[in-house]
Amino acid sequence: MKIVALAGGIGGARFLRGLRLAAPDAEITVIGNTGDDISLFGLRVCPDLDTVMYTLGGGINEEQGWGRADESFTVKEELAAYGVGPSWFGLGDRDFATHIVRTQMLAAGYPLSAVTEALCDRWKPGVRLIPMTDDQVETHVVIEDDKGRRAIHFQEWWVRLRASVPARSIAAVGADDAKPAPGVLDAIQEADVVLFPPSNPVVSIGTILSVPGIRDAVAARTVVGVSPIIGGAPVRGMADACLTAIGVETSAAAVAAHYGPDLLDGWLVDETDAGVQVPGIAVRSRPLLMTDERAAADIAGAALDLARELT
Ligand code: GDP
Ligand code: FO1
Ligand code: CA
Repeated sequence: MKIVALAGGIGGARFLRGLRLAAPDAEITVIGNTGDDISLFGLRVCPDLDTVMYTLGGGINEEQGWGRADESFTVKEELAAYGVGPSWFGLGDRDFATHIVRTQMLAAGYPLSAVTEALCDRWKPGVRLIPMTDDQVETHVVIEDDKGRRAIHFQEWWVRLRASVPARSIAAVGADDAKPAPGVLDAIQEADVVLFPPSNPVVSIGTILSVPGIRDAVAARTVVGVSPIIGGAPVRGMADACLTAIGVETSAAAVAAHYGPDLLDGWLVDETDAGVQVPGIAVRSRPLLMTDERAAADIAGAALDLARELT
């Protein structure tokens, strides 16, 4: 069986760890969000790709959900001693090595997809991880504060401002001219099912779908999604602020309706949202908290069951 999953960071990675357990014989291709990527200290940082790679490769900081386990911050402290910022983004020493390797390979002319494959040679995530595009796409957030109306990088809005300033709008800068990375469209076209893990519908799944060609390719397959919204709130993160920015209510039903029946065939909602109906989309309810790998596997198994029912 061939499975494609679109994935952001934590929600995507934890779901994928369950999917690997639920479908051990499947060929799983993960299309990763690169809209969160940012250049810091001359280094290219790809938070969502790294979160998937470290989580599936056993190197993630489990409590935090991002960054490396057993991490230290000596380089960060030394940079701060030079007065070199930004100080609001916490890059650890182990994590730095990943960004150095990536940046070196990019500078040598390798596309991000080849760099990601090389990094995964070490981590052996058990899935094929492909960035959505080799072109630079960066999510920017338009805010309005005492300095006026301006666009800032998504990481600055989320990590520095902790989403305390409302997002007026959100844009994937560069997406219109981006091409899907090699292998992305082929994997989707060959997939028996495309899964949307409970990733952020706006700045993770939405960003991947904004790369020209990906949405249409996905829409042609059987697509089953898992709601990241439970009882009217995200389990963690800023999906509510992102949904508000695009005029979508923070509810499991509204997210499914936002994807729409042309894209989504099936939708898993939490048991607290049982009874939710979305025209044109088959909705099933079950516990959706990924408390551990087994719970995530049960959710992934339910998504595959629903896909089989709808195929
Ligand atoms: P990010 O890139 O690190 O923000 O991660 P993703 O975009 O992949 O996923 C973020 C989403 O995961 C958030 O909107 C959360 O609500 C959702 N999420 C996190 N943990 C869980 C969980 O246990 N169950 C469900 N259903 N959603 C979750
Ligand atoms: N999130 C934070 O809240 N604070 C940080 O200092 C931080 C550093 C960081 C470094 C590497 C990395 O891969 C992720 C990191 N994250 C940090 C997580 C990341 O900013 C976001 O959660 C995602 O991009 C949102 O998906
Ligand atoms: Ca993300």
